[in-house]
Amino acid sequence: MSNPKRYLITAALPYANGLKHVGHLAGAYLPADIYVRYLKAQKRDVVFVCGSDEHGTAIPIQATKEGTTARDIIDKYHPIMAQNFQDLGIAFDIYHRTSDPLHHATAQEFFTRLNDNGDLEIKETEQYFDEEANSFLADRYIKGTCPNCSYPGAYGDQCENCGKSLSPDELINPVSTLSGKAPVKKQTRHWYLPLNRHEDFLREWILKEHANDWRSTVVGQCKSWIDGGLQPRAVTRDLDWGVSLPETVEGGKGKVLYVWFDAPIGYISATKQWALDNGKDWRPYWEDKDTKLVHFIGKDNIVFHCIIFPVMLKLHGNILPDNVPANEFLNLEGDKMSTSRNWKLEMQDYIDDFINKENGGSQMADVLRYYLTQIAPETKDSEFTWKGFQDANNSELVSIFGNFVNRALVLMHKLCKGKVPPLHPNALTDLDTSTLAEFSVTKEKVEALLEQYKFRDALFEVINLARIGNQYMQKKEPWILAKQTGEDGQPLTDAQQSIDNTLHICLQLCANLAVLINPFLPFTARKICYLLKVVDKMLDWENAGKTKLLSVGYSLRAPELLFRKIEDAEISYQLEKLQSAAIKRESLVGSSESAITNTEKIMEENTPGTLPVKPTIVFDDFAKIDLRVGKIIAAEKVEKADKLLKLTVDLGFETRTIVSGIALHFTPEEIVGKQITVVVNLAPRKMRGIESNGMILMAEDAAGKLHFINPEEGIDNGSSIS
Ligand code: B3M
Ligand code: ZN
Repeated sequence: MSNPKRYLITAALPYANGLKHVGHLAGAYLPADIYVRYLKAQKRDVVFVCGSDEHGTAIPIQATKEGTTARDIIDKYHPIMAQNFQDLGIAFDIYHRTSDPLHHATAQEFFTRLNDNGDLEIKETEQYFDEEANSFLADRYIKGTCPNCSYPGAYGDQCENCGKSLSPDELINPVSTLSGKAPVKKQTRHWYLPLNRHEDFLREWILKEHANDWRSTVVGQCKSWIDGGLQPRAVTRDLDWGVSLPETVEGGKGKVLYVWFDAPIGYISATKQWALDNGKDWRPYWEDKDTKLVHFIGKDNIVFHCIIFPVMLKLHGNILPDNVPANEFLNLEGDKMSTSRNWKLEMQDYIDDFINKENGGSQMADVLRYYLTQIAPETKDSEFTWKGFQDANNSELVSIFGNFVNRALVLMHKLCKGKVPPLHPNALTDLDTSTLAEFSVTKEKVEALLEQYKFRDALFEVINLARIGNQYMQKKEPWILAKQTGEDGQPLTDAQQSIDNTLHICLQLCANLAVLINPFLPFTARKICYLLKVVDKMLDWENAGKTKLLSVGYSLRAPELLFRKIEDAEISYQLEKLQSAAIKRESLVGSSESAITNTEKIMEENTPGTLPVKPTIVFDDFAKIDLRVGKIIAAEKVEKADKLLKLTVDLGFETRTIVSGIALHFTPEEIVGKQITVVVNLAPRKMRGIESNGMILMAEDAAGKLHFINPEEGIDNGSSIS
């Protein structure tokens, strides 16, 4: 198949209602970026667009939470999100925003064309209305009891407890979140996209034409949607935040486009803005059939990108996506990533802890890119674990990839006077030739996999080439040959020729690694170019597989490590941070649902309360716990840990330091002098660098308030409790 004339690559527009986590990164942005970097290295005509999704109820809801306006929310999060992507090497050609007037105009024009052509239907319906707030209620603004699991806090569009999608009519005892009152039904008019008219087209296009080249998970989801019966979908809302209906539309006053109608059009407005900024014509990217349009998204966005938006594009006269490589979900340490439960790793946190703190920290951006690609949820959900992250870095990037490049440079300096040694054709062994042949074999494998959006397999092949390099070097042992010296103290000719050939091949392999790793780890690729003293142009894809990228006699820089080891302490710090953030959220919200399913809880931050009774134990189990009366004689806040207090506790027989997660409930001053109950034989544990020796027992009441378990007045410190 010949290459298309141009590419338009999109990555889902993230809602500008909060910071995005690495699950988002792994789902859409990273694979899209890898693909784009690969295409650009091939010098193909490609535009990579993204931007903030600044409409929908998610924005005003966040504004209410933060006590500010929707406008302030998008203005706050849009620039941070743009910066986060940049810090992690996600190189959009444009990161636009849907609040931009150009987008509003583009979305209105789109709606008008469909409406004028009779492609939309108007229906009068009854909808929930809050009389006190004088406002129709978006699904998210209605709460009630879930008909599926009886959870009392379900939203009108979804129950967050059991995950079921709902419509407001299904909620039991609905109330408006604006006024807290029961809403009434009121007549309203909306515009609908009659998907039912397009069933034949969708069946033909997805289930026949793309049955084999789209991921089976994507085709499967589309099939069940189509088989479930396509219904007209409302594309307008009674809201005051969003793209207003064009003024020319009769009865459209006070209504906005549904966010899922306007957001994907954001890809088009972003392309327009990019074209304006670069003196280009945007039209062929959306209108010429010789453009390959690819949408990178997470699986929760499949129907919008595979069914609804394509129908809109077809009606509007645009091209259709060639592929929609949607990823499944990335879990974190045994549980679903969740912003509301604080079980997540935000890009910002990673950037703060690993990139901004370190000199030359963008290398650490590549480490995250590496691990996320290695565990990419391409065919099924996968899991981020901090241990896995550490292993991927230490045993692959450091020990295989970085180690190979480093050894090649060190040995070249030691055994070849710091210059690229010549290749002696007469002295080539079978191993030399077969290793050289691996360059182009790897290139072809990587290329084929990337074209099929199989990023994790492609990355594996690149690392495998480094592995081959290490094995080759190990077998050739140039350092041993260097000891075979003649009377003059120089290596024998045969030996030197073998050394030259080995290091020549190793260095050419390093150059190949730079070209091949570039789409995945762009910072590392550039660092290798720096070490090899070549310009970044060497990273052009046409150079992959070539065996003469570095000229003989060329002097190279002194080696520098590409990756550093990640220490155990860094990993336990991240685990503790994750757990304490989740517990903090739990104790603030008073939820009985545990966010910590498979990692150990931090001992001080136990949350009792409405938890179910634990399994029965025998007396001996209980007797193992040594409980004593103690007295808090000093208390202070722990730096950079808003939840922790460092307590000094008098136990009668000794004085101990105990770190306790109660800082949100008590000030240090109010607890000094209190007598408390302490578990004194709990193994010590370090928190924020402070060793904690014991645990304070606390009771939590229904309102989530913590209370000490005080013994009777005046009992001696150290008295045992049983
Ligand atoms: N903002 C939903 C999401 O972030 C939505 C994507 C829009 S893509 C056009 O998952
Ligand atoms: Zn439910």
